[in-house]
Amino acid sequence: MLFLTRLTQNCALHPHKTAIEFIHPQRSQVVSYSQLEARVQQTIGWLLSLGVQPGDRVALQLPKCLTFIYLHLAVMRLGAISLPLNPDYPQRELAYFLTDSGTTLFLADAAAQSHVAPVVAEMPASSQTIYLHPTRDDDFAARLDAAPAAVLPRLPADPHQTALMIYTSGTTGQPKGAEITHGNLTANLNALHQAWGWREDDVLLHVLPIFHVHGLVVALHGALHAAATTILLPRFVAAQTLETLMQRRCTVFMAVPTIHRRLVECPTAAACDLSHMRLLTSGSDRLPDDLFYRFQQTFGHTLLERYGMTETGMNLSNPLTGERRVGSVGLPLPGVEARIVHPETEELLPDGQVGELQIRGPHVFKGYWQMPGKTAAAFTPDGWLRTGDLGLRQPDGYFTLKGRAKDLIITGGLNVYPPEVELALADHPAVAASAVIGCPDPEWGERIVAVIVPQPGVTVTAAALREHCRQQLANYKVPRTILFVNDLPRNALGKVQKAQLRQTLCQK
Ligand code: MLC
Repeated sequence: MLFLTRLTQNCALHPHKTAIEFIHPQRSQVVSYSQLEARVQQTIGWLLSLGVQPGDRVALQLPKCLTFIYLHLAVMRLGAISLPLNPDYPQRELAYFLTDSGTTLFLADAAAQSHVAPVVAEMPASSQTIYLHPTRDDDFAARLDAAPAAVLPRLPADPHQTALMIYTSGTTGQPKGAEITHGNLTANLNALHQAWGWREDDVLLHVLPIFHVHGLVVALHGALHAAATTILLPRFVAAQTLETLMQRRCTVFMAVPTIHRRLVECPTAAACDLSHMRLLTSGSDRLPDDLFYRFQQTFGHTLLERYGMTETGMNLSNPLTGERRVGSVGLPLPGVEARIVHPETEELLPDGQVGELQIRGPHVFKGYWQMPGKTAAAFTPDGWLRTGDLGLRQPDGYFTLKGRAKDLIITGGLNVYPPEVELALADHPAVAASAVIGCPDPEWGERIVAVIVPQPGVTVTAAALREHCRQQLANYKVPRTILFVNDLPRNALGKVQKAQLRQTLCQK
């Protein structure tokens, strides 16, 4: 049964149960499963009245709120494609996502209208934009009340149809829209349900952004699929998170290492009793060993580390019962095949040897939106996804990651490809050359450092370069440190030797 069908069934079976409780200083709201279904139905009616068709790309650039969730579910129920966007994207990136996806309907935050309007002005006449006031409950409700009711329950039946598109950056070229089908979502949710023992009486505390796979699919869809309750916070704040975990007797929590570190370092951590909890997971970035142990000592819980990516959802996970091995991302989830191959020959490697991790299974995405070449390059001829991550398999089946074949930085659980930042820097007239590297950072995992060779005779400050990047890139991609050098170390082919830069500059 596809995820959305199961969710509709959950709504019928548990009408009075709380599906989502949104906690907000001004507009907290509790939504039962029957209210959720009613709202999604009304939203379908509204989208139909706007002419949304199956296959259309509907971009959602809204803050984390219930309106976002109704829209996201309704778009997918209609057979259209939900395209969640980070509200932090600057105009250049936003323009690319809307144009590349051929967005037919763009639902934007009215509070960001002055920022978004110049981008919208350049969009083709065939695409509509509607500004919503997601912070005013009556705004969306009034639109829904005015819309005709949807005639049919509207449930997608084709597992191969794209439900969700999320953009991922790449080592070269522009970001790519990963097409995730209804079948992909369902396969992954079934696997996680089984592996993590999701239960109807689970209460998930949700603090992550909902425009990424982690917060949207693993956490939110996971809880809805299980008919569990989600307590939704608009953003992560450490003390509030700990207080809410206790006060609402939450049983499940999912986060990235930066968040777990802020929790153990929170002044109220030592006084917290989280003994009622059953599952705390960590992902999107490597969980450092020291944090694994500190978390255990502070809260008496062993974090369950798992491994996934936008293109696949979750692949590997430490077990719910059994050994959660420090430094390991665990075993393949049910229905997932994982192997380690030689990075060049792609021959299977014996246990213990480091090679590229490849993944196969019904949860693996369909391909990159309108990029058949990049899609073909992502897979081996026999259908294994090349993850670009390096790792090894231990003889008892546990996998350990050992770095990346690709030039990638992970900061606070978010992926940043250095060429994107280098391209933005190259646009500045004072920059002759640049190299962007990730340096280890206790809070963020890695910190973005830009090494700049200025144009001869030109002076420029680090602050000016950061401001320039801020105009072109989402905030988390802006280098935190900018260093100036006379020359970059290059090999005989002229390629910048980043390993050498990391070695000499990361300590500074
Ligand atoms: C925020 N900032 C970041 C950042 N997040 N900088 C680098 N990396 C990040 N991840 C910037 C802010 O814009 C701000 O910039 C400054 O850092 C300080 O902000 P803050 O208030 O301390 O940050 P906060 O808003 O609390 O956010 C930190 C965070 C957030 C850790 C809560 O980054 C987060 O929610 N991360 C989770 C990301 C995630 O969901 N990843 C999943 C991807 S899916 P300035 O300039 O204004 O000071 C995936 C697949 C999988 O990877 O397997 O899960």
